[in-house]
Amino acid sequence: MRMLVIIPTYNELENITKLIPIILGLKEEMEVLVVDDNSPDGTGNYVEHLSSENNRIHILKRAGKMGLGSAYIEGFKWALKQEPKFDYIFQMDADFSHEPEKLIEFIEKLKKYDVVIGSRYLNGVSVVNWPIKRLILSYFANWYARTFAGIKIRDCTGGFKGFRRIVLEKIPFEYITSDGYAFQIEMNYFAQKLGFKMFEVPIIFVDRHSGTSKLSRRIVYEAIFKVIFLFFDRIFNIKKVKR
Ligand SMILES: Nc1nc2c(ncn2[C@@H]2O[C@H](COP(=O)(O)OP(=O)(O)OP(=O)(O)O)[C@@H](O)[C@H]2O)c(=O)[nH]1
Ligand SMILES: [Mg+2]
Repeated sequence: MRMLVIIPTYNELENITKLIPIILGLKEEMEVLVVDDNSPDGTGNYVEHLSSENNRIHILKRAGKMGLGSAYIEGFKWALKQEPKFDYIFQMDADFSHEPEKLIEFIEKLKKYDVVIGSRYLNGVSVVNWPIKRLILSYFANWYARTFAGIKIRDCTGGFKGFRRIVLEKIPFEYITSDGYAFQIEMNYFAQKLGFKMFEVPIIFVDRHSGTSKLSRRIVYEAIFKVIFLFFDRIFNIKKVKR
């Protein structure tokens, strides 16, 4: 068994310093890939240094801030190329919004399911420290994606997930272009369209700090348009996929 946790970073030096040892300590089979977009605080160089001393730590350095969606896709593609093959591939944020210990539960569930999703909206709402505006937006975005894209998941915009490698081999990354919340929606949409078995694990999402959300207007528009496109795809099967 070989497992990889992909962590995109932009200025996360302090967080990543603490997070990597926790993840590596969870299980011997666990490895970490940091996808860094040339963080001005030196996150990338620091992880590069760690990776030269520990073969369970990997770094992908990109030239500049190119967005979360493309960072994940580059990470997924990197993971699929490695030998021996990774069986399970996870994604999580660096900022401790996602509790690393939950990965153990994800691993258990991946024995039965193809995709495991950390869900904030399974038993009511489990979000700590979020401004009410952001919560309402996230909740509405999920209702919207479920209704129009037909995604049968309570939390379609979350970024704490695990995949069996087959899922990432089959998802058509050439069709996935979005960066923000819509990236997670698209991934879930195509995983569901391909007929993969998906399971939600309840998580408690804790915000890093108040006020400095990176949520931009562009990311909201992106999600609105993407979901409309997925609505048409659902009806007319525009993007052909097969397993
Ligand atoms: N490589 C890369 N990582 C990014 C980029 N933008 C954000 N990240 C990382 O992606 C993860 C999630 O981003 P966050 O900024 O925490 O997004 P958020 O949780 O919506 O917003 P916050 O309120 O700031 O926590 C973190 O680990 C970030 O460092 C990017 O453009 N490139
Ligand atoms: Mg965050």
